[in-house]
Amino acid sequence: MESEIFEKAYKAILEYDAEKAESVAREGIEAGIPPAKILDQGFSPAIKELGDKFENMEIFLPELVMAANAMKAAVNVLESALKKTGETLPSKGTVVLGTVEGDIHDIGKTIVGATLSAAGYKVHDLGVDVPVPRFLEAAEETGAQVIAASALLSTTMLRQRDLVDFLKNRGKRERFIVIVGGAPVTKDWASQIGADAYARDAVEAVKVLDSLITK
Ligand code: B1M
Repeated sequence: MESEIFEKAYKAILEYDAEKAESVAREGIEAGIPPAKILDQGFSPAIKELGDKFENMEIFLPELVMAANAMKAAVNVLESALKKTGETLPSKGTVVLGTVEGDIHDIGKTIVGATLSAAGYKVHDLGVDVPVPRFLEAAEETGAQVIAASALLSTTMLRQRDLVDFLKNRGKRERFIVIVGGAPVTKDWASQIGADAYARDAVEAVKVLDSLITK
């Protein structure tokens, strides 16, 4: 049953079919499959495969946009299911999350936000293309302990470094835990720029923050 759902999810993205992606996501939830598993084993491998095809010029931007729209339709369904899990938990802390300036990739960031919510964090999602000062402003407005910055492009990763430098220059660096992630981001990059943490995926983001918050 599970593998059937994963296969359908995978196909829905490869066929750029948003309606099908949404209905498979619902079917998966109704079948009791954890939303994170539906994403990791069904939807994500397909969008990554299409990313490779795009890089090899086997498909072009319009197809990638259609695939992303299908992926987003599924993520919307899974996001609400994930968030519901966290609604009854006592809050572990507040996180301000966004995709950095110049970058409009939001699928992974949204999954990270929903997974953190499911784990009991209060998440303020600033969306995409977020200028560095906005992260600090929002963190101060909401009393956040954590600033989480996603970047999907090797060019926009540099904004993560700018964020850490900006906090330092404002004398605010020690007030926040800074976590970075996104496909081109590595643990080495995180330590090179002086971030507190790096997570490879949404599940790791929860683990890493749990351990830092309890410290
Ligand atoms: Co874009 N794109 N894209 N794209 N796109 C990539 C990233 C690329 C690798 C594709 C490729 O060429 N193989 C490439 C970047 C190359 C590079 O710089 N290294 C690329 C490019 C070049 C571009 C454009 C420049 C293309 C163009 O216009 N010519 C353009 C840039 C636009 C911009 O941002 N200014 C562009 C546009 C787009 C679309 C609009 C078509 C669409 C985005 C739609 C959207 O997000 N609303 C899109 C997509 C879909 C992709 C790929 C195919 C898939 C990204 C995705 O959603 N993955 C991507 C290829 C790839 O990544 N292999 C690609 C699924 C998602 C679940 O995974 O986002 O990695 P991911 O998130 C994971 C982890 O990374 C991690 O957890 C998530 C869940 O497990 N994570 C964090 C993410 N953020 C985190 C934060 C954390 C911790 C963990 O803490 C804060």
